[in-house]
Amino acid sequence: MVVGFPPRSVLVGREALAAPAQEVLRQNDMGGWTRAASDLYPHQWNWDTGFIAIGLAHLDTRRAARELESLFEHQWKTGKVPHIVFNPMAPPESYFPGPDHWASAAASPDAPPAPPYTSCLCQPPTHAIAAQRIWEAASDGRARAEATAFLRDIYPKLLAWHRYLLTYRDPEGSGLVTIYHPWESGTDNSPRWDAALEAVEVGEVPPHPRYDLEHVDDPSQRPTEADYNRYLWLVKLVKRAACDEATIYRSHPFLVKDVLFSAILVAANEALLEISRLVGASREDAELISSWISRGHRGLESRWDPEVRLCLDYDLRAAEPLRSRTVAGFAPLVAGGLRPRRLATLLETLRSPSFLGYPRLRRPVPPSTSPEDPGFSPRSYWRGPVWPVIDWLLWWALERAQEHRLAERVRESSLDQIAKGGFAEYFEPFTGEPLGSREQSWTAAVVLDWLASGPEREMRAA
Ligand code: 9WN
Repeated sequence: MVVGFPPRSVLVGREALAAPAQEVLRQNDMGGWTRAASDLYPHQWNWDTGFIAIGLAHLDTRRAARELESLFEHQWKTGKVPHIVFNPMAPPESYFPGPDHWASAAASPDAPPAPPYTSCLCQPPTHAIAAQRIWEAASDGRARAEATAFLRDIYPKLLAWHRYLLTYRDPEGSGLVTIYHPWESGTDNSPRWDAALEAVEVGEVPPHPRYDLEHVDDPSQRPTEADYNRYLWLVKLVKRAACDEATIYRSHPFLVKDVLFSAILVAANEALLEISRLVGASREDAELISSWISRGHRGLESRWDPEVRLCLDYDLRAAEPLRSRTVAGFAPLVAGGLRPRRLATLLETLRSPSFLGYPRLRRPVPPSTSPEDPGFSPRSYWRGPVWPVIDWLLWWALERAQEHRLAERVRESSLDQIAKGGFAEYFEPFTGEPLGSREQSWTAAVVLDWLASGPEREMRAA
């Protein structure tokens, strides 16, 4: 059902957010895993799971651990963690492309047993970050012992996942992850991918349903039909290559080094390094993970653009950078460990009229695409709207960079936006209107983490 603006539950203040956030997660709990949203996304998504586990950690660390475990039960033999694990109970007409569309991927010798079917793409690795936060949240004796046992169990799986990204997705040893599809970035129709997608010659794509449009107020909030034709064509090519990485690398028309994905991997490797210490892993492991971290920093540094003062993605096929100004450009901030000058420049860009200082913004929270970018569109998905989950990533990065005042402004403003508009997937940056799915799990999850992390520890008010 589509809900208009203002939302059905008018939330009066931040302190009123804890209970409804818990309720969103409870409603979307499918028993050991959480669907991404109640209507638009009835399956388990890869990077959503990491964020959801971070929120759940404040309610029940054992349940939070289960969220990650359930996703990793569907890890591929290569170490890849699939971008979607399909819910066998979801009606066939609830999401497209659904399990039938991906069933042929299960024929790959690397695929996990099916059903449930999985997509053969992946998404940014938020999971080690979540695993570390679950351990930190498990403060009393018994919970801590359980969380340590959980870390022991998940550590080799996380290591295999990161190794997959550092090998199959970076055969050049560049420190940057190659994506095969905009869905892998998690920022699907961002202008980041326009130039690379334009160069893809789209072949025949059979007519297909758009169930997604039934769950939003107007189609402008979702990718266009032309976007979907490209997405489905790329899926067809990946399936035609039998999901074989070497074949894809040789033949695929969309091969892009994604800086935000790569930065999340650096931050996840920092978490993995700490986990390796907590579980008493070998010194070789620690050295390997440390080398991945250094390689990631070098890779991001190589993509720094002094003119736009952001980090830029790189199109391997065209051998040139992709020049859009989007939040992904703050990737080095997300990766952390910045030299003071680079940090200062990134913060200047963040505060400038290109992002937080844009005069028409309803609140000082970053639009997904700079309003000064030609690809900007305020209602269209990743082309302009504000995404709470991205606000969380930037807030977390700012906290780690000791930029507490700016971090707090982002946290406060984002909570305020959600208090007024509900647990939407994304928001119009000039009006604060909630857009996309309502009752989005990761929005509720980051709210719980923010309430537990703010100076006044607002969770206590719940
Ligand atoms: C395709 C689930 C996912 C998020 C992505 C977001 C959106 C799917 C879609 O929803 O993507 O993967 O159908 O639009 O872009 O980041 O993981 O919340």
